[in-house]
Amino acid sequence: MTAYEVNFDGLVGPTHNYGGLSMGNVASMSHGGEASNPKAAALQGLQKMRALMKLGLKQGVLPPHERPFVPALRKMGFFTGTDADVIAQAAKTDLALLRNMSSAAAMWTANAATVSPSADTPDKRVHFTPANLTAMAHRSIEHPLTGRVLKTYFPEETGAFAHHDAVPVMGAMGDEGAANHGRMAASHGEPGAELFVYGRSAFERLGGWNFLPRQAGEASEAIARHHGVDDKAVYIRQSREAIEAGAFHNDVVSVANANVLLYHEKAFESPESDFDRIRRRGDDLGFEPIFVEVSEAEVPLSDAIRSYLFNSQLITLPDGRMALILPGEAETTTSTRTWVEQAIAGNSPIAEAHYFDLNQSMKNGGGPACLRLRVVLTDEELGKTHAPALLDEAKISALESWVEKHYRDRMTAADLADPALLTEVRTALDELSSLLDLGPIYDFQR
Ligand code: SUG
Repeated sequence: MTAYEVNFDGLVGPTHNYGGLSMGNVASMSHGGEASNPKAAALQGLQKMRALMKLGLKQGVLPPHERPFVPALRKMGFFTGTDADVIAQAAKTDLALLRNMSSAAAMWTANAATVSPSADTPDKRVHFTPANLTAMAHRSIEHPLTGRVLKTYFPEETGAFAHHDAVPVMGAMGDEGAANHGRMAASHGEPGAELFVYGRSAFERLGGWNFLPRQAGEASEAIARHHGVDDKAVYIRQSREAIEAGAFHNDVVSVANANVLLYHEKAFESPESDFDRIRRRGDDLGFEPIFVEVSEAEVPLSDAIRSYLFNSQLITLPDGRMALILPGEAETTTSTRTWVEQAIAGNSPIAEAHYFDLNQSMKNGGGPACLRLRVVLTDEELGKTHAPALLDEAKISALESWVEKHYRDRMTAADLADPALLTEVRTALDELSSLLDLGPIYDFQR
């Protein structure tokens, strides 16, 4: 069956800032407090979307969330007065809370949801589960809107799509979505092994860890059951060493595409037995996995995490060759640039490399792969998808003009308390919801 991998990139929101909010994400921790440039961040993201379209891929966009998120501040006890009053009270009393509720982190749509293509599911529908993101306060508020948007984009009433609730919040039952989920198959349209990578058990006592893992194995299992893919699932545990070095999501140290898994030597706790299980799934499903290991000697784990080599998008071009979509940091880091050059020159499955300046997002720990949610769709499913969310040149240009018109080019923590910001953001999002034909999707519009 012909199917396409459609990348739905997150449009960077108008409050993009460096809040230093994510423990265990070294980039976020080290850039916290610096001034950001939301306009540049959004334009960098759109440039990547345009480039992927030019390479012949289908490209979609997911909207930013409403931030600062006043409903959450009200729930936290700042409930009197107008929305502007709420922001002013929060800014005076708990600036950290305001920063958390103002983060544009929904831009990293690899954390929006887990998606199982129809080739894998018993009812032949595409299944979606928004990620609960409970590990981080600022991200735990994303899934209600994410769920609404996904239901708008992929309407259940067409019979082609199925939507599930986020995994319930139960202590350490964290789910971080597609950042910890990959798929290996002969091609996008064939049934595949679904790789669910987790960092811990929700019921395990973890003592003495520097940074805690975000994804619970039980959350991954729940999703596999809901999607009906337990017979195709391979559960893989991340290595403690990788998590403690800053691989807060597995897509910081590995990426899969078609039958290829590109990974760092130190990514997984027990790679040999994991790969045996993938091989067995491959035997059942008709593909032969290719494991491309990058050793510690070639690229030290610290370089992998700084440069985000593995947070590249590994894509299949229309002619069947594979390309890596990399952040500029992987070009300026000698070990990763050298590895990529040798991979292309040698007999690896990777034929091309394209580097992009995504520095605004990278400084918060978000590379090319973080910025996109992969949705494999057949022609028929594509026809049932919300068309205004799919990009062409005209739509990208319209989004660029929208960014130019509404975004600031500098944002610090102090700016989040500015009452004018709330009005600016809402004006922008109102216009965007028309551009993407979303209806009154945001809380402030309801
Ligand atoms: O969840 N950063 C995000 C980065 C997400 C990257 N996604 C993937 N690897 N797929 C996170 O840690 C930083 C926000 C701040 O500090 O302002 C942040 O949320």
